[in-house]
Amino acid sequence: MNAKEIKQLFPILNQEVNENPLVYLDSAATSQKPLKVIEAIDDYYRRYNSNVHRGVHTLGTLATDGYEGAREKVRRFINASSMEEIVFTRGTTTALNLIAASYGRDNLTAGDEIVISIMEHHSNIIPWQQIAKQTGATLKYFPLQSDGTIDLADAEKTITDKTKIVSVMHVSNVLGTINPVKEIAEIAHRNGAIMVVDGAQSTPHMKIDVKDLDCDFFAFSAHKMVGPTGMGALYGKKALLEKMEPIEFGGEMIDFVGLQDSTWKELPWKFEGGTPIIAGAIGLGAAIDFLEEIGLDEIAKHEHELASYAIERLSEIDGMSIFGPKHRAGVVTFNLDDVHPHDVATVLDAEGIAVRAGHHCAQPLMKWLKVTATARASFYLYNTKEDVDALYTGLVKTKEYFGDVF
Ligand code: 7TS
Repeated sequence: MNAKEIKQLFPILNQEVNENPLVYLDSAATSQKPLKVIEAIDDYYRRYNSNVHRGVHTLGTLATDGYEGAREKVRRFINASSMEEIVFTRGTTTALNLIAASYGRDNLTAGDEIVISIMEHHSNIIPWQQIAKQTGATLKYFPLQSDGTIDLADAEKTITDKTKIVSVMHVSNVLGTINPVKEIAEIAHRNGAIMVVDGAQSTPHMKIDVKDLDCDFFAFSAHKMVGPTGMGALYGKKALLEKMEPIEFGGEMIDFVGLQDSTWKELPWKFEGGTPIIAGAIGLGAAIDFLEEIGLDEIAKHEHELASYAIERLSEIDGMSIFGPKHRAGVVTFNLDDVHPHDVATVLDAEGIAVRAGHHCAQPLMKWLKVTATARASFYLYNTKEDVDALYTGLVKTKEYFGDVF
């Protein structure tokens, strides 16, 4: 199936915005949803909406099968060893917070170090800042090379025997950099630290194998991979999850409740307090089916091609600065002369082209890039070369529009 055919499977993409055909180039913020995913969620609510893991009634059994079936799909999708290693969360942010608040709280003391990179999303910075403050640990950063990559020699220097946790994004939501997380995990382990991978921008776009990466934790969000919002997962090695305390307490996650003390269910349910995100899990399962049918290698190849084509076309425009390395995922971040990125995005929006402008939840990276904001086009399996051409034309118009000003 080519990208044009794939686009037809996403109802939202078949519309006009501001009297122009919609060109959606903001999938790094959230992806669109194919009809199959929308229908899977609709089917749950219409046909078998029910709570899970409780009654014996038929709808409850169907809902439980849908929910736990999605867990098995996630396990297979990222090649985890067992379903006990897959904890459903509200998304990447919640998953990273869970690791910091549980593993971090119980394993960090004054003098210990947490190592992350300058390019991280705020979701992979602030939980570590908070737990560092609570435990007296120090938060350290990998430096970046001038093209926005991490040099393994720097990783070797930054990670020491004081390091207890290393947490790095797999793919940058701003630069598109694909980080060598497998190699960094090896350095972390050699120094006695655990490796956390923020997979928010990699899981939708490339084959993930947590065993091959040998990471200890891996987090991602369903909404960036054609699934619903409010849903995500945390992979954790069983031996670590087993020793960790839950951070949310209540229904669903308990085994026995006494007046003064309680015990928890086994993995993974001890981390899933309260009625879980049932429709979200079913939607995520359908999203995985959809992506697997197309093929993750195909998707990755398509996005590399679009990103290269976009860099080539955008570079033709005078005054264009493009950030990030040559080899990258489907994200192209840029600034056009002195036009504010919000103005760029506004002019493009009038043409029906959706891009994101701002700091992209990466303020330390913006500071490193010496900008306050950028514009960003991000591609997915439904984008075509024509979308890139539309972006090019829209940017030429933007330049003409602001030409008199600068
Ligand atoms: N990590 C990375 C690398 C991200 O790109 C994002 C979201 C998150 C974590 C947080 O994911 P959430 O689903 O928990 O919100 N990134 C973006 C973005 O680039 N534009 O909008 C959201």
